[in-house]
Amino acid sequence: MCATCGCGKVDEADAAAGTRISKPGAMPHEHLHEPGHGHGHQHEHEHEHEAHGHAHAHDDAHAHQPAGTETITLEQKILAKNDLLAASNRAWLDERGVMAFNLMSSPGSGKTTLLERTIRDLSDTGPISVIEGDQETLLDAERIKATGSAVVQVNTGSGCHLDAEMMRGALDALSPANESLVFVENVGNLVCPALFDLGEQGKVVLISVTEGDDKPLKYPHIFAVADLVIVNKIDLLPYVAFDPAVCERNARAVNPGVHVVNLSATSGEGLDRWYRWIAERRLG
Ligand SMILES: Nc1nc2c(ncn2[C@@H]2O[C@H](COP(=O)(O)OP(=O)(O)OP(=O)(O)O)[C@@H](O)[C@H]2O)c(=O)[nH]1
Ligand SMILES: [Zn+2]
Ligand SMILES: [Zn+2]
Ligand SMILES: [Zn+2]
Repeated sequence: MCATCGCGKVDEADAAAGTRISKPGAMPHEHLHEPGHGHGHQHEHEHEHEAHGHAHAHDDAHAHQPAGTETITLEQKILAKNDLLAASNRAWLDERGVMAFNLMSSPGSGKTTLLERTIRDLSDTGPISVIEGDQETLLDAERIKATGSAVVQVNTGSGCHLDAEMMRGALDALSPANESLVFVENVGNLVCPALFDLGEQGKVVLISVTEGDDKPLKYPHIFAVADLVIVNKIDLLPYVAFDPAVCERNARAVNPGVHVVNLSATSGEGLDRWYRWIAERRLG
């Protein structure tokens, strides 16, 4: 749910109830809720706001605000609440020495593929667990589970991003070991995940070479908050008009200091630089 893109539900309680946190292999109807959550299934009380008859008395404080003001105020409230929860997540992770990296990208750019490979390649560096975000299905969680890693799936329903509250529920369900590494695969989307800090120690934006080297200019917000930009699928460079130098220049135009790593999650080329970036962060 976010007021920015108009997706999902505008009522915060409803939005939280529409989120499902589960572990693959659990009973079909079994799911974990963080404490205090309503037991929301898909029968939730979805209704048009108009149906309420939102008749405001003429003296309502917002009755004469310019169009759009209410939306912006709501968005600021949601983001402020999110940032508080994110700060508490960050403290929770820091206390345990757990490093969490948030992978954000368009659908299909290769987040899960990169994670599968990374988990296998870094398995001797300590426990790695994963929080999978998707609107629906346990498909990505099943793929991660096959690597032997602990995984929790967060299904956001109509929502298009993870938020700090979902992150907290997922961390509680995952219960990562002290000093371990947690990867978060955000919902595939280059817009809304940029707005919601999860309390992670690093934000990684993936872009694949089939998407176009102009993406950092078209979706500047997500590239602006990135600590690392990964250009994936470089094995396909011979077949597409994508210039890694142009992409890097465009990423730097919105985020001058950002690290950029070109790699292929399937061929393995360039993965060493991704692993070095992780290792440097873990050393602090
Ligand atoms: N050629 C090539 N294909 C890749 C590479 N990485 C991923 N793919 C393919 O791209 C497709 C999507 O990969 P996923 O890992 O499922 O992408 P994702 O970002 O997790 O997708 P969502 O979870 O739906 O957002 C799959 O067919 C992968 O095999 C790569 O480095 N090179
Ligand atoms: Zn949204
Ligand atoms: Zn959105
Ligand atoms: Zn995925």
